Amino acid sequence: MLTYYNHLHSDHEGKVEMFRGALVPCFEVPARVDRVLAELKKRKLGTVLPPNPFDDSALLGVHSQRYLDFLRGAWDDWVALDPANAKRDALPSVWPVRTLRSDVLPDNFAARMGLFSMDAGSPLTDGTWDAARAGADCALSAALAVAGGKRAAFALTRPPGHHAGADFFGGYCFLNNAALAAQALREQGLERVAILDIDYHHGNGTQAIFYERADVFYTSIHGDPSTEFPFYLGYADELGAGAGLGFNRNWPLPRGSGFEVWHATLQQALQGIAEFDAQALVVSLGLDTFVGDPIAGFTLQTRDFLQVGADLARAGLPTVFVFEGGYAVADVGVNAVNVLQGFDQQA
Ligand code: OKS
Ligand code: ZN
Repeated sequence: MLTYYNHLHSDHEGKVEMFRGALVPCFEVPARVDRVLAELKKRKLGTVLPPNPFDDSALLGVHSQRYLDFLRGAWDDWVALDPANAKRDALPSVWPVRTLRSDVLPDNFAARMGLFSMDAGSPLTDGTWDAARAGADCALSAALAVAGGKRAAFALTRPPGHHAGADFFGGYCFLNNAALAAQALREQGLERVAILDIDYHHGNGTQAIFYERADVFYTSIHGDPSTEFPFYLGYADELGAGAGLGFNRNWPLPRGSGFEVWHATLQQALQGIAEFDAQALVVSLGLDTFVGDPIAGFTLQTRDFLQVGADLARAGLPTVFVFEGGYAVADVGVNAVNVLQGFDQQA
């Protein structure tokens, strides 16, 4: 498995996130990616490369200019408020909900944080931009490798991406790596690209980015948003809109679901991808469906992830894997690499 590793991922290291009314240590930690890299090397599962550099303009197919400008400068703006801020993460605390304006761009930093975010669980730190930006390069590099004829490639990066929208961060995500990979595949001439999101959480950002497009089909298996983050998107009746009607398909499952029901649902999601006649596949590879995950609620076992990889391979499509969630740090490396090895071993 050709892997593009984000060598700057650890520059993003949040200290605390808001959880049930308290500031608690971040679940989304650098050790997650370190574990996956160590397991890849241990099993000698192919080459590990640094990403190729891309211009910021490569992000504009997915993200808005004003969001990118905000994100690039946000840490410096935060520290400029008060030099003591350099020792603390920046978290939003106010949001433009219904009836408030999101077309105006306030000067106030807290107001801009809220305008460009969806929750208080995603600390912005010194290094967030550099880490997210290099992660985008990994996703774009993996997409170009696959467009150029590789059977598959893996973007090994954090922070994750699938909650990030065209102009907001949240759910630990800042730049939408999977969306960037899908858009890059389209720009390389692949006519129909499918995104399969198997993270425990619905990828609201990815869905929204492609919701009105017929050329990128988004399908996701995830915890029922009625009880699980991101709560406000990911329901079964979201089928796309306008030209994109029919090109979005969600598979919410109740918290507590196990591999039997999850695996049967995967076959349905893959059938949708086959009916769409996709020419390439992007997999949002979250491992937080694992039974031991501290913030999720499915019960997949380590061995199940080998089966998942084999099932994905049987779709028979050039495939870009993008690392997303998975917070059982001691197990996330083995679980992620099981998917990749299961894929590689399936002819
Ligand atoms: C806000 C964040 C809580 C859950 C974030 C989920 C992150 C994730 N308190 N997404 O796939 O793994
Ligand atoms: Zn997740």
